[in-house]
Amino acid sequence: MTEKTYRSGLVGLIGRPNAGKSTLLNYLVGEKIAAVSNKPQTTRYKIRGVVSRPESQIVFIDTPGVHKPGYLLNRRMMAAVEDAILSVDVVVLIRDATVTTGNGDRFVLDLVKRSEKPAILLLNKIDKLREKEKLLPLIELYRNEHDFAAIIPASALRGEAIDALLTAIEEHLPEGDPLFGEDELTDQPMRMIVAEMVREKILATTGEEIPYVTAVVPEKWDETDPERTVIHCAIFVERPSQKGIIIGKGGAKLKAIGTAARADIEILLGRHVHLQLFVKVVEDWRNKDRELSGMGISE
Ligand SMILES: Nc1nc2c(ncn2[C@@H]2O[C@H](COP(=O)(O)OP(=O)(O)OP(=O)(O)O)[C@@H](O)[C@H]2O)c(=O)[nH]1
Ligand SMILES: [Mg+2]
Repeated sequence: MTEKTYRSGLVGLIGRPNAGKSTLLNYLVGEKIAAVSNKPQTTRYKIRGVVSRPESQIVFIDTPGVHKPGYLLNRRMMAAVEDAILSVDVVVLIRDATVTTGNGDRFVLDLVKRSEKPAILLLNKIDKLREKEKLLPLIELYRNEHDFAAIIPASALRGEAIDALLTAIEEHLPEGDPLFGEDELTDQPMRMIVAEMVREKILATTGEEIPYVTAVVPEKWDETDPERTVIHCAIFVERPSQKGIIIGKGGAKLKAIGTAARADIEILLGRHVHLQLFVKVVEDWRNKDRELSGMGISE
């Protein structure tokens, strides 16, 4: 009797901002560990999610959407993407199939080509496509540009064709033992996930300008009370006017952000949470090495 070989490895989720990388990661691990929003540049860190299957273990790395870096913050985000590409066994290029091809797409494709790693193209958001024929020219375009191991139209939101993705990935993983325990979903520190959940709510409740000037840093995590975990988070902004926007009239907005984030965090931790949010003004934090390092966004 021949035993089937067990495979394991790292897979990078690469794509433009808003393509659906974090949505896919959450779907894959079956829990919300990555922030998702309809605003670009939601993800700031590399987040790893583990999928254990009967014959393989796939460790996915969600990365920030590829964009032109202006601030030091953005340069570090892009360094995280390049770093991820170097470390993985397989690259999944996630492309929003409902938007037209632009320079950003070419740039991402070049990154994938240069990596010389087996690459799978996931054409995402097909649930939003009324005319499925629209996919054909897109498939043709990418097929002519690169020898993809597979091209898969899918919906990360609905979980459509994700099995096909996992099967295609499995074929290109090296033989090896599992890298994580079977019930482990992520090796991400819980504090960072919590910070991302809070930032997700800020993105969901404020206008276009605010998302980019905020960062969330957990400053206190206390589990001495058996009934509930006490968490304090600082929300960094760059100007007093932005602080006002986040706090809202009579503190209403900050309260709404806290309530929504707490609900997610309680599901994640499986216990009651007391979440306290503070807003701090630090001018130009996006260009300050010390502030970024304190947020865990290091070189
Ligand atoms: N209709 C539809 N919407 C999707 C799908 N996948 C993701 N979205 C939506 O697209 C938006 C962006 O999703 P994210 O998962 O945050 O995208 P991302 O690629 O992680 O973005 P960045 O972190 O900014 O790089 C959100 O509003 C998602 O709900 C999909 O398959 N179908
Ligand atoms: Mg993301």
